[in-house]
Amino acid sequence: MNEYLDIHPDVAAALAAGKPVVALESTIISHGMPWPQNAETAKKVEQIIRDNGAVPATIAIIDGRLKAGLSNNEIDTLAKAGLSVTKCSRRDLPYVVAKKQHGATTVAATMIIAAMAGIKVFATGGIGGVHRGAQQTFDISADLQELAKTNVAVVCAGAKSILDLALTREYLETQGVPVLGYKTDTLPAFYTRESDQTVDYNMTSAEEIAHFIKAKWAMQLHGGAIIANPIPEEFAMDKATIDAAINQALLEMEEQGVAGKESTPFLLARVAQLTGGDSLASNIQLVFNNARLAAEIASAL
Ligand code: PSU
Ligand code: MN
Repeated sequence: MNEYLDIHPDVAAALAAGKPVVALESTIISHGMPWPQNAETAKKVEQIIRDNGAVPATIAIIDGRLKAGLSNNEIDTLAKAGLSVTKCSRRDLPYVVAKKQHGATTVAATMIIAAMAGIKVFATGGIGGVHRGAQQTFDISADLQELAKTNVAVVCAGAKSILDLALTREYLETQGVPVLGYKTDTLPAFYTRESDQTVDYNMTSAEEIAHFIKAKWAMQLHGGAIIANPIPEEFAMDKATIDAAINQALLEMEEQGVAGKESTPFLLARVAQLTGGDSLASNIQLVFNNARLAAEIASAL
């Protein structure tokens, strides 16, 4: 076991017994949602995973320790601190560990810590990707590179169209990252069930997905897989409404010169403000939906 890693006793027991475990990220708590909905959602997601027969492992850095599994108090600490917690992707981990700080892990950093702990399935809302205008800015989330090399399957609701979905698909193809649709042929766009992009394969059950992942890793084809799970119809948003908010947020980002690791949190917060409570309600529901599917996949695996 890694000397910097603490595995929560419940998670360690499940792993030792070969029981299903689902990892959860923490940037969605600190940077993806406002207090107190962030803490309520994080705890409810854990409960949904338990109700579906798996053990949740929310991942973060607490006082410089990599954590696979948090207490409710630790969730509250990150949720209250919000944007003041360091958003940690791959490059940030050593700094926060060496300085013994708290850190909220992105999809990339969560995959790294999950893999260290031996957790194979991870549920989140949306992944990072190739940003619009990346031809000029080179803004490509480190999440994609992590998916190319770290063996963790990521269940998400696709990617938000704050990103360039077509370029994101191309990048994933080049890096050999499979994109599996759960009962869908098109890549979901987070708030909406569809986009103009396709998935690689339409999978209709958790067992089918588990067989795919098992075969991939048994052949030493390193890297993750994306399982794209569309938001339930009743919680999906109107496409024109969400597109307008995203375009407005992108415009403001450019005007204000927001760049680098601040881009994604800025866009997420601004889109949430511009759409009122609607987008937050959708966001919460799609995370619950992904948690259920991830628990089923972890059980099947
Ligand atoms: N997309 C969302 N919600 C999120 C994120 C992305 O819809 O909370 C977070 C995730 O933690 C993701 C990170 O890994 O943003 C990507 O940030 P960046 O683009 O800076 O790599
Ligand atoms: Mn970026």
